[in-house]
Amino acid sequence: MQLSDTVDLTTEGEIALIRIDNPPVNAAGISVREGLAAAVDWLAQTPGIRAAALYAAGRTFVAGADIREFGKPPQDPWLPEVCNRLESCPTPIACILHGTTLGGGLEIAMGCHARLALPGARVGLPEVLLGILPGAGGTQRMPRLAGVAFAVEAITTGRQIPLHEARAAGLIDAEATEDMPEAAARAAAHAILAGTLPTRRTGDLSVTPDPGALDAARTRIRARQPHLFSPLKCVDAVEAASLPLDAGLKTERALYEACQASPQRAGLIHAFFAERATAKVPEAAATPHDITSIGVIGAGTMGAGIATACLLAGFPVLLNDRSTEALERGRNTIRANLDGAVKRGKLDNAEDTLARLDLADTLDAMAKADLIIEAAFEDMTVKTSLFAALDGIARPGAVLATNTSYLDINQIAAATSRPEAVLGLHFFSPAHVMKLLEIVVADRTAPETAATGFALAKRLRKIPVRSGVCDGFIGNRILRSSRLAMEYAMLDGAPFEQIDAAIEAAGWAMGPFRVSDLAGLDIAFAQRKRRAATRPAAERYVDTPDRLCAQGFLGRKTGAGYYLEDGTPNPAALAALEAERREKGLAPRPFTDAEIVARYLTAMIVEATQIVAEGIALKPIDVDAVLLFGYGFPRHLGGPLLQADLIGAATLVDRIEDYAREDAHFWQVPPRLRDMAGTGARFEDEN
Ligand code: 3H9
Repeated sequence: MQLSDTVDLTTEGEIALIRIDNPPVNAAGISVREGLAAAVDWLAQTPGIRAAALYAAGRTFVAGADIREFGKPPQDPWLPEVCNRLESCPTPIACILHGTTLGGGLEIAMGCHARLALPGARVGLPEVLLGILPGAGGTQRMPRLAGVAFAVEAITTGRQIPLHEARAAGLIDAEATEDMPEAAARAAAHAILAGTLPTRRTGDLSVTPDPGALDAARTRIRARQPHLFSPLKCVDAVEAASLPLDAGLKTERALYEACQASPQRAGLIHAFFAERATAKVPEAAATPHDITSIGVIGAGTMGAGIATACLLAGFPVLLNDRSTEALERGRNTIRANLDGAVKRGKLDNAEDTLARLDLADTLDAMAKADLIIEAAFEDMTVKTSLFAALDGIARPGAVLATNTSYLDINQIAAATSRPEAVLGLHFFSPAHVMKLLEIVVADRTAPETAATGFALAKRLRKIPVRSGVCDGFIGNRILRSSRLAMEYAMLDGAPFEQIDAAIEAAGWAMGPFRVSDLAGLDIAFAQRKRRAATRPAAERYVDTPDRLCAQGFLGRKTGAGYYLEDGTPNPAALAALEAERREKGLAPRPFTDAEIVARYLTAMIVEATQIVAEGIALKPIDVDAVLLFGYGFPRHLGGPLLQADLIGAATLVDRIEDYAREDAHFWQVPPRLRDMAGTGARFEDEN
């Protein structure tokens, strides 16, 4: 019998089998909740049925509450009520877990009276990663089954727990021997009837308080995640598990609602969807080229990192550079990268992987490759002559990619007779670690070529973001603008170490001056020199970084930049700044940390808005993904354009106009933002 759109129930003699079928991941949306509540009602009214089992169709048991319902008006029955009703059902219900039973899914399972899992099953309560806590009894029932210490660790990390560990902890009662959930459900219900599968109500179990485990969790969270809201609330909720169930559930509810109301919840859930939204591009409909071998040109850090990423994904790689010394250095870098992957548990055997690497000191060897990724020196003449040569070498149908960070890919493509086969694949350093891959689609790039980029990203397990051609594409263009805003703040009086500290306290992994030191001050210097001829007269120019470069302070690569090796400000940087202020007649003024962060974020929002308005990014969430997965933007803030929605376009317009009083060239209100302030439109509506 069909109990709702997604839940049905069948009877076989004295047993009932309840099935959830809500693809793709059986999320516990309203129709699943209605169906489960109806199943419990039906069981309670049907005395002839003496045992039941709950299972799910498809690739996994329930992977959580339906995240898309968050932030919308709640619809009865709520998941906590459904779990309570399952638990108090007079008919014993076994739950069959397969795939990844997460969040609300595990809470449903813990509301049942026995849990069996198919081989390979994993469980977890990952709500903390979305800025909330398990709000359907998870914080109360997990400590009852597995103890406080286990529960507080699992709930505050949100990690996925493999079957053997879940079983040892007491979350799973037995491993099912059947292959399919339905067969396992049938067998479990019969085992209940036969008395061979014991059942009990989780809520009836008692909890031994463990204040030491709770204190340790709080100390760890305060040290490692000081700006996050929900992890400490998770600990408070687990602490309440020592109370009677009803009281504990009440505490859990209040804490859950506080998390739901927090802007961090909006940010983290936006980040979850951003990770999945970026591959949805028009070119996804095109057929990608088959890629069986990859050529990488340039054996420097970037080329070696790209080669490592491709080797790790199982491709044979041909690495090209001009000298055997450069190639040997490249091979050594790759070997070190692979050794690192072995140490991190990402790879079993470095030697086998390295065996798929070939070295070639002539470009002709690239004739064999299906995809050629150029990671040579960042110079237009170098790149155009390389692509002109490749045009004569690469086989017909090969895809030609450049890893340029800034240069005009239309110009690079024009150096070949096949611009339709050319695209940008902008990797981030270290290329075998960083998740982001900007896929730059030039004016004449064919959809199949772009689709090949997206297919490659999938193989490399990277997050692909489509970008149009402009100086710096999405990420570096925003980086430049936000760094400039901070250089102006520095020149006007904010010490660079205050700027870095304020931005890091807001959740960024590194402030902009520390990032400059890490990347090398020469990179932005080269970019400034390239732009010098076209720089508008009205643009303010901060020359402290140029003075540092002139003195050989390029950042970490030379030992010092803004900071010395020990992390203290470099006296030469302070002197350069003093000199610049003196020469320009500037009297430094104080900045609050809040103003620094507001300016940093606003500069990002302004540039991001333009990038969307110009069509360089196809949708706002793509820009957020670039910042989140390539530039250390704090996940709980969700990205600049989610922040724009949360702050509100009208407030932003006022803020930019206020800043514009001191620099009307840099701080200009993007027309799109002004329109949004008038209409109340949000970026979220365009995703
Ligand atoms: C919760 O349970 C709160 C409760 O404690 C309290 C309530 C009161 N909802 O990742 P994939 C979509 S909070 C809605 O590509 P995979 C996803 O967007 C929840 N949609 O597949 C994608 O859609 P599309 C706690 C969801 O095989 C499609 O499913 N649970 C949900 O690589 C496929 O997803 C979690 O946090 C959802 N809950 O990975 C688990 N989950 O195709 C979150 C997925 O349109 N989910 N979708 O892009 C995951 O970690 C992974 O999706 C999972 C599968 C491991 C399950």
